[in-house]
Amino acid sequence: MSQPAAIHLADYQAPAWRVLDTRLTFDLAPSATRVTTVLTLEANPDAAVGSDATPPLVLNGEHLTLESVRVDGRALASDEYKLDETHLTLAGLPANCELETVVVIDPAANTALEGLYVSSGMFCTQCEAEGFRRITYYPDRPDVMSVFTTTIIADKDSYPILLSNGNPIERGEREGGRHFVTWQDPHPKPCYLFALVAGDLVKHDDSFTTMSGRDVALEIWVEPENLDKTQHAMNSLKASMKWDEEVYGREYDLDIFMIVAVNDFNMGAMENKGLNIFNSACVLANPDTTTDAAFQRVEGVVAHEYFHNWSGNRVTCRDWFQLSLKEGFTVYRDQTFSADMNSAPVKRIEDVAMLRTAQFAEDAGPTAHPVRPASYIEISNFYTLTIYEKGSEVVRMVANLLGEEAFRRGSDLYFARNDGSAATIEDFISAMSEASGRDFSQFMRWYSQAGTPNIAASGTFDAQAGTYSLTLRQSTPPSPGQAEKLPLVIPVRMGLVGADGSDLTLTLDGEALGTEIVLELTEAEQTFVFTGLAGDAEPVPSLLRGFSAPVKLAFDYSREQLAFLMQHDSDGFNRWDAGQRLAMAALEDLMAAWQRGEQEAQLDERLLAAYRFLLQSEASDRAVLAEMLTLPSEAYIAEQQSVVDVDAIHWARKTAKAQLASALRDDFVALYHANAQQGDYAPTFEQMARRSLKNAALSYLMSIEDEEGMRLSQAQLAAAHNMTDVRAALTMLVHSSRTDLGDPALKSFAERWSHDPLVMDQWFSIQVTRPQADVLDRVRFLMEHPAFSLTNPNKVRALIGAFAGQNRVNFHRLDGEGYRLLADVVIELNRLNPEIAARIITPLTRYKRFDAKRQDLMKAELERIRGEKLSNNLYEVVEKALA
Ligand code: 0A1
Ligand code: ZN
Repeated sequence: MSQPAAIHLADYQAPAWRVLDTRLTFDLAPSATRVTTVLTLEANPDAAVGSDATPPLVLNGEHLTLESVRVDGRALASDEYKLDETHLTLAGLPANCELETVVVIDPAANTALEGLYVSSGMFCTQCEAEGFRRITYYPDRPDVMSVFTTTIIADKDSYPILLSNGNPIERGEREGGRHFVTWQDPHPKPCYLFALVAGDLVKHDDSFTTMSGRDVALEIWVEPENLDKTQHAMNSLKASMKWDEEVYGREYDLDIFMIVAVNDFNMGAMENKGLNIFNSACVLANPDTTTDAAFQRVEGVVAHEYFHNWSGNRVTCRDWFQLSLKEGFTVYRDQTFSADMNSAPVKRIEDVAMLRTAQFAEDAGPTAHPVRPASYIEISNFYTLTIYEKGSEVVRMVANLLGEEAFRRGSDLYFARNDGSAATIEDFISAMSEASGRDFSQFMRWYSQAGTPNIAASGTFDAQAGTYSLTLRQSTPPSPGQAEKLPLVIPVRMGLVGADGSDLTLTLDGEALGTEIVLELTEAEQTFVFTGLAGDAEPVPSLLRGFSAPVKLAFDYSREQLAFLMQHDSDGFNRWDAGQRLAMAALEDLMAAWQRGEQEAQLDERLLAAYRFLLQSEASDRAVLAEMLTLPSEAYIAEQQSVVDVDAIHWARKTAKAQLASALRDDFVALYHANAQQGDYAPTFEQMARRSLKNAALSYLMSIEDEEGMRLSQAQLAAAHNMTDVRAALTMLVHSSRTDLGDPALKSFAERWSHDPLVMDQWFSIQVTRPQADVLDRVRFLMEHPAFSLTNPNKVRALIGAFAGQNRVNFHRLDGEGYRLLADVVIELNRLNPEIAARIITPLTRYKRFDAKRQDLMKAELERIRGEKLSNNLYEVVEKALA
């Protein structure tokens, strides 16, 4: 077996040929679709060539059956071109010519969901990153940009709706009950932004008037039964269009903007020009079927894809190494949008919690890579938390270093200068640099160094001299292929909190700078001496406010100091973070006790006191309070350990929660009632905050199976007011020891919702995250359920992903059965959908974090997988994991 080769950023070369025009004709049939492609080609004068002859034209193409090739109208014999599994190569072409190819493809057999495939009876496409090569022979790389004209021919009864990018320019009838529509997209684009949809769909219509007064038709296309689930996405779309005009000055540029919901989709959604295609889970929402969290996800994903119209489509990426140029920037844009639409502090807390658990884990694992990787085997393995979320943090640092105005000038310059072209991360940073006069050379290391930097901070207070010296030391651990790391530019936003809880004036080098500043750490170690501090009491440093850099910061706080910051820090994010640090300290006590075999350990009184304070203080921001009442997740606790002790973590968290619940029972009951509003559901953040607070209170009560809590859960489930409350109550009952209550509730839920795949996904997840030991049998049983399917990525995530990722005690069972189950699924998916296989395997690849026994079991499963004939996707991940 030949091993797949790695592709290197350093080898980039400009394309040898340009495509001036692309004309596609699709004659659609599920098992045999004929694609006729006419390309107007020009040898690229900018590309390096050694002689006068034109360079060979090398087109990508996979899983295609070639029927014919013509150059300038002349049919070529099969010895006039070279054809193999992945390429069609033509030599000796005139520098300007027209190439026609005809291929046949089989969309119905396409379970990889890349290229053209069939989902619930409709045709749809996914071309990023390299799916277009499964549609036709083409230079499938983002720096080849062309205008596209697309004609779709299909049976009129089965596929009344035919969509592609741009504007419809012609439609008509064909014989045999077929019809056609021709679409033209005037904006040159790379082929990864191509899209086609054909199906029996209905639309939700609306319109938007842009800032220059143009009317844009907005259409959300869904299967008929989902038409009552499109309003939220439509509202989110209009809000995004407005926000991008106001905040970035970006206006939409076509007469029509379409979204289509599909049930089978590998990712969240795709920003195809003028025709976004969405995983139905990221666009459909209604109160009966959708939780608050999912409503917010819809808002965020709709915004993300819409924002790509500028950051991604108008300005695209030169090559896939630059992926974070569009993704990091666009995530930063959607995060700030969501912060503006909802509670900004809660949005920041959620984003950081995710980064610190999942992205930090990736950055410390075998597939760690820089925000701009230097090489890859399979690009679809690089749609990662590092590219997206860390990439966004890097853009956020740029924005914060520059300030709002200069950042906007930089962004305007970037868009103006690179509009209509394929850019690099240097193009982005140089625009920011020119707009601000700031030098970013050292900052660029954020793009090339993998791993999460550590900052060790320490402080000394000299009451007599009135000084506080803060020393910051940075280091970044080695990562695969990168042993040595250089110091980064790390912005540390901070304040010093005085004994009365207020921020002190910060004076550095004789200059009074206000009460909050950003220290720029650029060397391995730096000391900052704050002077002019009055009084005897040592101030408490509040560091990395708002999480000003994606780093791990250690400071030897006493628990009293943490409790103090939790109450007084003027930065909301750091108040939450101080609470998390205090909870971590208390959890560590419990874990140590458990490891010593002491199961009677008591929770640190100081955490209890902090919770009492939270519950009794007037809640100004309910949404933040709900976050503050949430203990660090098991995944986050695991990230803090050198060797992960799954059972100790589970026991400690459960014990801490139960002790808090017992001690503060009446407060939790009161909190529940104070937030149990009635009235119509609305996905507003005020209402969401009340629901999350109410359900947090309920989950404490249910952790001790309190009678009142049981009663409230059952009543909440029966009231069925909205899915947020239903799901919370059902989860708590199913996760309790009362199977006599949980099982019938699950049964009637399934009876009510068996027709709705997105609700059934939730039904799967609730059951497989049950902490009880018999859950593994349940997982195997549910894999046979008629609503489950291995070819639907949402089902795989809801059942297998939720089990392996969220049910840590049971996935890591010491008999290895959890690992075996995941490996079995990975082996099947390797055949059906390699992209999903390479994602779902992630928990197994992190074996080095666990004890020797578990390591051996996990490694054995990885070896078993390695014994299969692997897709490139899985090959890359498994080889890196076992290296
Ligand atoms: N650009 C899309 C993400 C995406 C990437 C790959 C896909 O299929 C392999 C699908 C979507 C986004 O950032 O939303
Ligand atoms: Zn994106």
